[in-house]
Amino acid sequence: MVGECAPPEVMGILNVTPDSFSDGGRYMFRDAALRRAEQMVAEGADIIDVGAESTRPGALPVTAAEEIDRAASIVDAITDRFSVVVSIDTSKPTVMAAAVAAGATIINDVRALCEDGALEMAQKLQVRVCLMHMQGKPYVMQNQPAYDDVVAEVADFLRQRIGVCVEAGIPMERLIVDPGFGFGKTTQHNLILLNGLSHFKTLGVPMLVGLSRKSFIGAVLNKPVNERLMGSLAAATLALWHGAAIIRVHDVAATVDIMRLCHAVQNAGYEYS
Ligand code: 9MG
Repeated sequence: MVGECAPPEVMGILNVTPDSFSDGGRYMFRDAALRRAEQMVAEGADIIDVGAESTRPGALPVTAAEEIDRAASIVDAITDRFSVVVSIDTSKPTVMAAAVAAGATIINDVRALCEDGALEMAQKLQVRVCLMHMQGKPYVMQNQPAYDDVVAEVADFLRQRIGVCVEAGIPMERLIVDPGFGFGKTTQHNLILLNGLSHFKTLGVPMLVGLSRKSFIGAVLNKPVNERLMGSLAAATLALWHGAAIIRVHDVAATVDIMRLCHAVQNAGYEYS
Protein backbone atom coordinates (compact mmCIF):
# COMPACT_ATOMS: atom_id res chain seq x y z
CA MET A 1 0.00 0.00 0.00
CA VAL A 2 1.21 3.53 -0.81
CA GLY A 3 0.53 6.21 1.96
CA GLU A 4 -3.04 6.29 3.30
CA CYS A 5 -5.02 9.37 2.36
CA ALA A 6 -6.90 11.17 5.15
CA PRO A 7 -10.58 10.24 5.45
CA PRO A 8 -12.87 12.84 3.88
CA GLU A 9 -15.19 14.81 6.14
CA VAL A 10 -18.95 15.30 6.02
CA MET A 11 -20.33 18.78 6.63
CA GLY A 12 -24.01 18.79 7.58
CA ILE A 13 -26.10 21.77 6.50
CA LEU A 14 -28.02 23.61 9.20
CA ASN A 15 -30.00 26.46 7.70
CA VAL A 16 -31.46 28.86 10.23
CA THR A 17 -33.29 30.90 7.59
CA PRO A 18 -36.99 31.16 6.87
CA ASP A 19 -36.48 30.61 3.14
CA SER A 20 -33.74 27.99 2.64
CA PHE A 21 -34.40 26.12 -0.55
CA SER A 22 -35.10 22.60 0.63
CA ASP A 23 -35.96 22.86 4.33
CA GLY A 24 -37.25 26.43 4.49
CA GLY A 25 -38.24 27.56 7.93
CA ARG A 26 -38.20 24.17 9.60
CA TYR A 27 -35.10 24.84 11.68
CA MET A 28 -35.87 28.47 12.33
CA PHE A 29 -36.28 27.91 16.01
CA ARG A 30 -33.46 27.15 18.35
CA ASP A 31 -34.76 23.86 19.74
CA ALA A 32 -35.51 22.47 16.32
CA ALA A 33 -32.07 23.57 15.09
CA LEU A 34 -30.40 21.87 18.04
CA ARG A 35 -32.36 18.65 17.51
CA ARG A 36 -31.30 18.66 13.86
CA ALA A 37 -27.65 19.31 14.83
CA GLU A 38 -27.80 16.47 17.37
CA GLN A 39 -29.18 14.12 14.71
CA MET A 40 -26.45 15.06 12.22
CA VAL A 41 -23.75 14.52 14.87
CA ALA A 42 -25.25 11.10 15.71
CA GLU A 43 -25.24 10.25 11.98
CA GLY A 44 -21.51 10.99 11.76
CA ALA A 45 -21.20 14.63 10.67
CA ASP A 46 -17.69 16.00 11.25
CA ILE A 47 -18.72 19.62 10.73
CA ILE A 48 -22.04 21.48 11.11
CA ASP A 49 -22.37 24.44 8.74
CA VAL A 50 -24.68 27.06 10.25
CA GLY A 51 -26.14 29.51 7.73
CA ALA A 52 -28.49 32.38 8.50
CA GLU A 53 -28.73 33.98 5.05
CA SER A 54 -30.01 31.95 2.13
CA THR A 55 -27.74 31.95 -0.95
CA ARG A 56 -30.22 30.22 -3.24
CA PRO A 57 -30.87 31.97 -6.59
CA GLY A 58 -33.29 34.85 -6.07
CA ALA A 59 -32.91 34.98 -2.27
CA LEU A 60 -33.10 38.42 -0.72
CA PRO A 61 -30.24 39.72 1.48
CA VAL A 62 -30.56 40.02 5.28
CA THR A 63 -28.80 42.48 7.59
CA ALA A 64 -25.75 41.55 9.67
CA ALA A 65 -27.74 42.13 12.86
CA GLU A 66 -30.43 39.71 11.69
CA GLU A 67 -27.82 37.13 10.70
CA ILE A 68 -26.09 37.39 14.09
CA ASP A 69 -29.43 37.15 15.85
CA ARG A 70 -30.31 33.95 13.95
CA ALA A 71 -26.90 32.24 14.05
CA ALA A 72 -24.77 33.17 17.08
CA SER A 73 -26.84 31.56 19.84
CA ILE A 74 -27.19 28.38 17.77
CA VAL A 75 -23.43 28.17 17.17
CA ASP A 76 -22.94 28.71 20.90
CA ALA A 77 -25.46 26.01 21.86
CA ILE A 78 -24.03 23.46 19.40
CA THR A 79 -20.43 23.94 20.48
CA ASP A 80 -21.54 23.76 24.13
CA ARG A 81 -23.39 20.46 23.75
CA PHE A 82 -21.70 18.48 21.02
CA SER A 83 -18.18 17.48 20.11
CA VAL A 84 -18.29 18.72 16.53
CA VAL A 85 -16.62 21.41 14.46
CA VAL A 86 -18.94 24.30 13.59
CA SER A 87 -18.55 26.47 10.51
CA ILE A 88 -20.36 29.72 9.85
CA ASP A 89 -21.74 30.28 6.37
CA THR A 90 -21.42 34.04 5.97
CA SER A 91 -19.70 36.79 3.99
CA LYS A 92 -20.10 39.53 6.60
CA PRO A 93 -17.17 40.41 8.88
CA THR A 94 -19.30 41.17 11.95
CA VAL A 95 -21.15 37.86 11.59
CA MET A 96 -17.79 36.04 11.26
CA ALA A 97 -16.60 37.67 14.49
CA ALA A 98 -19.81 36.90 16.42
CA ALA A 99 -19.87 33.27 15.25
CA VAL A 100 -16.19 32.67 16.04
CA ALA A 101 -16.71 34.23 19.49
CA ALA A 102 -19.58 31.74 19.92
CA GLY A 103 -17.32 28.79 18.99
CA ALA A 104 -17.22 28.46 15.19
CA THR A 105 -13.80 27.47 13.87
CA ILE A 106 -14.40 27.62 10.11
CA ILE A 107 -15.68 30.52 8.00
CA ASN A 108 -17.53 29.26 4.93
CA ASP A 109 -17.67 32.26 2.60
CA VAL A 110 -19.47 31.84 -0.73
CA ARG A 111 -18.02 35.25 -1.69
CA ALA A 112 -14.41 34.15 -1.01
CA LEU A 113 -13.65 37.05 1.39
CA CYS A 114 -14.39 39.64 -1.33
CA GLU A 115 -16.79 41.75 0.78
CA ASP A 116 -15.43 44.88 2.49
CA GLY A 117 -13.49 43.97 5.65
CA ALA A 118 -13.94 40.20 5.26
CA LEU A 119 -10.30 39.42 4.41
CA GLU A 120 -8.99 41.45 7.34
CA MET A 121 -11.51 39.90 9.73
CA ALA A 122 -10.68 36.34 8.64
CA GLN A 123 -6.98 37.08 9.15
CA LYS A 124 -7.65 38.52 12.59
CA LEU A 125 -9.84 35.60 13.71
CA GLN A 126 -7.19 32.98 12.78
CA VAL A 127 -9.68 30.24 11.89
CA ARG A 128 -9.95 28.09 8.76
CA VAL A 129 -11.64 29.67 5.74
CA CYS A 130 -13.46 28.09 2.80
CA LEU A 131 -13.13 30.26 -0.34
CA MET A 132 -15.93 29.52 -2.82
CA HIS A 133 -16.24 30.56 -6.45
CA MET A 134 -19.40 32.30 -7.64
CA GLN A 135 -20.04 34.08 -10.95
CA GLY A 136 -22.26 37.12 -10.31
CA LYS A 137 -24.36 37.74 -7.20
CA PRO A 138 -26.89 35.29 -5.71
CA TYR A 139 -29.94 37.27 -6.86
CA VAL A 140 -28.93 37.19 -10.55
CA MET A 141 -26.22 34.54 -10.77
CA GLN A 142 -28.31 32.10 -12.82
CA ASN A 143 -29.03 34.72 -15.53
CA GLN A 144 -26.97 33.25 -18.38
CA PRO A 145 -23.66 32.38 -16.69
CA ALA A 146 -20.87 32.13 -19.29
CA TYR A 147 -17.32 30.71 -19.38
CA ASP A 148 -14.83 29.85 -22.14
CA ASP A 149 -13.34 27.10 -19.95
CA VAL A 150 -15.21 26.68 -16.69
CA VAL A 151 -12.60 24.48 -14.96
CA ALA A 152 -9.68 26.76 -15.82
CA GLU A 153 -11.55 29.99 -14.97
CA VAL A 154 -12.85 28.73 -11.63
CA ALA A 155 -9.41 27.37 -10.72
CA ASP A 156 -7.75 30.66 -11.74
CA PHE A 157 -10.14 32.62 -9.51
CA LEU A 158 -9.48 30.32 -6.54
CA ARG A 159 -5.71 30.45 -7.10
CA GLN A 160 -5.89 34.24 -7.15
CA ARG A 161 -7.93 34.32 -3.91
CA ILE A 162 -5.45 31.93 -2.23
CA GLY A 163 -2.69 34.38 -3.23
CA VAL A 164 -4.61 37.34 -1.79
CA CYS A 165 -5.22 35.46 1.48
CA VAL A 166 -1.61 34.38 1.88
CA GLU A 167 -0.49 37.94 1.14
CA ALA A 168 -2.88 39.19 3.85
CA GLY A 169 -1.43 36.77 6.42
CA ILE A 170 -3.83 33.81 6.21
CA PRO A 171 -1.58 30.77 5.74
CA MET A 172 -2.31 28.04 3.18
CA GLU A 173 -2.88 25.53 6.03
CA ARG A 174 -6.02 27.44 7.01
CA LEU A 175 -7.49 27.56 3.50
CA ILE A 176 -10.07 25.34 1.80
CA VAL A 177 -11.37 25.90 -1.75
CA ASP A 178 -14.74 25.19 -3.31
CA PRO A 179 -15.65 25.46 -7.03
CA GLY A 180 -19.18 26.56 -6.08
CA PHE A 181 -21.52 24.12 -7.78
CA GLY A 182 -24.72 25.91 -8.79
CA PHE A 183 -23.36 29.41 -8.17
CA GLY A 184 -23.46 31.13 -11.56
CA LYS A 185 -23.21 27.87 -13.54
CA THR A 186 -25.48 26.11 -16.01
CA THR A 187 -26.18 22.38 -15.73
CA GLN A 188 -23.46 21.75 -18.32
CA HIS A 189 -20.94 23.90 -16.41
CA ASN A 190 -21.66 21.92 -13.23
CA LEU A 191 -21.22 18.59 -15.01
CA ILE A 192 -17.93 19.68 -16.58
CA LEU A 193 -16.70 20.94 -13.19
CA LEU A 194 -17.54 17.64 -11.54
CA ASN A 195 -15.81 15.70 -14.32
CA GLY A 196 -12.75 17.98 -14.09
CA LEU A 197 -12.63 18.24 -10.31
CA SER A 198 -9.24 16.54 -9.92
CA HIS A 199 -7.70 19.63 -11.58
CA PHE A 200 -8.41 21.56 -8.37
CA LYS A 201 -5.97 19.37 -6.46
CA THR A 202 -3.23 21.46 -8.12
CA LEU A 203 -4.26 24.38 -5.88
CA GLY A 204 -2.57 22.64 -2.95
CA VAL A 205 -5.32 23.07 -0.35
CA PRO A 206 -8.24 20.80 0.63
CA MET A 207 -11.32 20.95 -1.55
CA LEU A 208 -14.92 21.25 -0.31
CA VAL A 209 -17.90 20.58 -2.56
CA GLY A 210 -21.61 21.22 -2.09
CA LEU A 211 -23.69 19.15 -4.47
CA SER A 212 -26.55 18.03 -2.24
CA ARG A 213 -29.99 18.28 -3.90
CA LYS A 214 -28.76 21.00 -6.31
CA SER A 215 -30.72 22.00 -9.40
CA PHE A 216 -28.31 20.47 -11.91
CA ILE A 217 -28.95 17.06 -10.34
CA GLY A 218 -32.67 17.71 -10.69
CA ALA A 219 -32.16 18.84 -14.29
CA VAL A 220 -30.27 15.68 -15.29
CA LEU A 221 -32.65 13.31 -13.47
CA ASN A 222 -35.81 15.34 -13.99
CA LYS A 223 -36.56 15.09 -10.25
CA PRO A 224 -37.88 17.62 -7.73
CA VAL A 225 -35.71 18.61 -4.78
CA ASN A 226 -37.13 15.95 -2.42
CA GLU A 227 -36.23 13.13 -4.84
CA ARG A 228 -32.56 13.94 -5.39
CA LEU A 229 -30.92 11.76 -2.73
CA MET A 230 -29.58 9.10 -5.12
CA GLY A 231 -28.32 11.72 -7.56
CA SER A 232 -26.68 13.62 -4.72
CA LEU A 233 -24.95 10.47 -3.48
CA ALA A 234 -23.72 9.63 -6.98
CA ALA A 235 -22.36 13.16 -7.37
CA ALA A 236 -20.70 13.01 -3.94
CA THR A 237 -19.10 9.67 -4.81
CA LEU A 238 -17.63 11.15 -7.99
CA ALA A 239 -16.38 14.19 -6.10
CA LEU A 240 -14.69 12.02 -3.47
CA TRP A 241 -13.13 9.96 -6.22
CA HIS A 242 -11.74 13.13 -7.82
CA GLY A 243 -10.18 14.29 -4.53
CA ALA A 244 -12.78 16.25 -2.55
CA ALA A 245 -11.90 16.37 1.15
CA ILE A 246 -15.15 17.78 2.56
CA ILE A 247 -18.68 17.10 1.29
CA ARG A 248 -21.42 19.58 2.30
CA VAL A 249 -24.77 17.76 2.51
CA HIS A 250 -28.32 17.61 3.81
CA ASP A 251 -28.34 13.79 4.09
CA VAL A 252 -25.56 12.99 6.52
CA ALA A 253 -26.08 9.28 7.30
CA ALA A 254 -26.21 8.17 3.66
CA THR A 255 -23.21 10.35 2.75
CA VAL A 256 -21.15 8.95 5.63
CA ASP A 257 -21.74 5.45 4.19
CA ILE A 258 -20.61 6.31 0.65
CA MET A 259 -17.68 8.29 2.03
CA ARG A 260 -16.48 5.32 4.09
CA LEU A 261 -16.77 3.01 1.11
CA CYS A 262 -14.88 5.39 -1.19
CA HIS A 263 -12.17 5.84 1.41
CA ALA A 264 -11.80 2.07 1.83
CA VAL A 265 -11.47 1.61 -1.96
CA GLN A 266 -9.02 4.51 -2.28
CA ASN A 267 -6.81 2.89 0.35
CA ALA A 268 -7.13 -0.68 -0.94
CA GLY A 269 -3.60 -0.70 -2.26
CA TYR A 270 -3.72 -1.58 -5.96
CA GLU A 271 -1.48 0.33 -8.34
CA TYR A 272 -1.62 0.21 -12.14
CA SER A 273 1.60 -1.17 -13.58
C1 9MG B 1 -23.72 28.02 1.68
N1 9MG B 1 -23.57 27.13 0.56
C2 9MG B 1 -24.56 26.72 -0.29
N2 9MG B 1 -24.03 25.92 -1.23
C3 9MG B 1 -22.70 25.84 -0.98
C4 9MG B 1 -21.64 25.20 -1.60
O1 9MG B 1 -21.80 24.49 -2.71
N3 9MG B 1 -20.41 25.32 -1.07
C5 9MG B 1 -20.21 26.08 0.05
N4 9MG B 1 -18.95 26.18 0.52
N5 9MG B 1 -21.19 26.72 0.67
C6 9MG B 1 -22.41 26.61 0.16
